[in-house]
Amino acid sequence: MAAAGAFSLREVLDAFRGCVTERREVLLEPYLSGWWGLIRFLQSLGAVFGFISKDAVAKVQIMERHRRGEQGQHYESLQSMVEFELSRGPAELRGRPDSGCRTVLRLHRALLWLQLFLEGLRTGHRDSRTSTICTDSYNASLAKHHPWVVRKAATLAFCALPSRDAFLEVMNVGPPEQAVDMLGEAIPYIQSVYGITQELFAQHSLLDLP
Ligand code: 1PZ
Repeated sequence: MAAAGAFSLREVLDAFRGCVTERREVLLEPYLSGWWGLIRFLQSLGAVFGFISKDAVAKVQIMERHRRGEQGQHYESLQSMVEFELSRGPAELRGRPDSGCRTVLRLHRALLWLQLFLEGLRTGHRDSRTSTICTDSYNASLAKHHPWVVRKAATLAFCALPSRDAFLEVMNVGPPEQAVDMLGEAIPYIQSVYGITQELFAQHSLLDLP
């Protein structure tokens, strides 16, 4: 049983629902708040995932610094961010290790992993191994952007994941069947954020920012 007020993955995934406006803009505030929730959830899974959450925290913090900075008004949505950062010239953008675009690109790629992983959990069998679902999703998405050592460390950490039913349980949305329903509702919102971002970045040739 979940303790009252306990952290539930539903709220996190709900944040992604609030990201997309009627004009199909992706708002950064709910985007980053969704990320904070994912990070908290990851941290609750144990210290083995510390190196992963650390990197995610660093990236979300870079984005919050942009939002609080002098040019903060340009960091309202992904669309306004791209327009602003490109206006300073593509060369300038490519040379900045802390640009909003290259930072969001990393989070964006991880969102594809999340989408595949949650879909794998949702459609998996009771006795499916979470670590296998996780590894398959990772290999189909993020792995190709990571050097060998990161792939190795990530794949090792995945072995620490609990069984599928136990994992659905720690999501704290009720019994496994209810968690599966919630995933069915939430995944399309993540897909939509992912799809819009992918299109935006492709349009401006930003999908390979170093
Ligand atoms: C439920 C189990 C959680 C598995 C998480 C799966 C993702 C594995 C990612 C491994 C990342 C390892 C640490 C650092 C990697 C960085 O090198 C890269 C590239 O950034 P750069 O070096 O270019 O600045 N960082 C990333 O790819 C971002 C990774 C974010 C991972 C977020 C995980 C979200 C977890 C949600 C849990 C439901």
